[in-house]
Amino acid sequence: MKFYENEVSSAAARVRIALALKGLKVERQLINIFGADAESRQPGYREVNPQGLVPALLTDSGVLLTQSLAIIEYLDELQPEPPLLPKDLEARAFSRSVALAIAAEIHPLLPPRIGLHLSTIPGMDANGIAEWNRHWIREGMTAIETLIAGRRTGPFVVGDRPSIGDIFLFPQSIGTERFGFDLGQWPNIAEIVANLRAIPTFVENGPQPRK
Ligand SMILES: N[C@@H](CCC(=O)N[C@@H](CS)C(=O)NCC(=O)O)C(=O)O
Repeated sequence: MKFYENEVSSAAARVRIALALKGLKVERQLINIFGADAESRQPGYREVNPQGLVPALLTDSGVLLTQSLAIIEYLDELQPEPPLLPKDLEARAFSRSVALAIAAEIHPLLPPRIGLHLSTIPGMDANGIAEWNRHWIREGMTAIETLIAGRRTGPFVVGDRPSIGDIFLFPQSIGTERFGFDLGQWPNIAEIVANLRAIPTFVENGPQPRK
């Protein structure tokens, strides 16, 4: 399998973590996503992924998969151990809803293409973009904290083993700290992230600092 990714990207980090938990080996191709003329915006990469985003995964049979949630569910079915989705029906739906609260609500408002477009709007400057990012992170993380607080039964998002909700929460939380937030204001998230930080697979495959 060939994995198109970027070390800084939190969406790619979700798939990196899943691949590592599964012990699956892939050929990695790093794609630059930063700047108006980044490789991700060039026709060459658009031919690979018409959305121009990472992650993307080319399967051994030559099918390109996009969207981290779809890719991770594919990996989970390809290699069932260790399972990334809880067996219990409601726990499984809850773990997916935490993943989607990040993948569909917080993260889409933050990637480089959003900042690039915002910067073309008259009156918008770097401070305005930073405030935009901080607003959506604060609102989204606060909602997830409340969701999790009413449901937690163990050290992770659901129960006593990391699942898909943790795989999305960890990179988003690292990104949240990089935007200057102290996770301590969301005590359940802070505790889960501390537990995930004790697992080398999460730390080694999380989003790397931008050089
Ligand atoms: N919903 C997508 C998000 C993919 C995405 O936005 N990836 C970012 C990196 S974290 C990207 O490629 N950004 C390029 C850009 O914004 O120009 C997923 O879950 O895979």
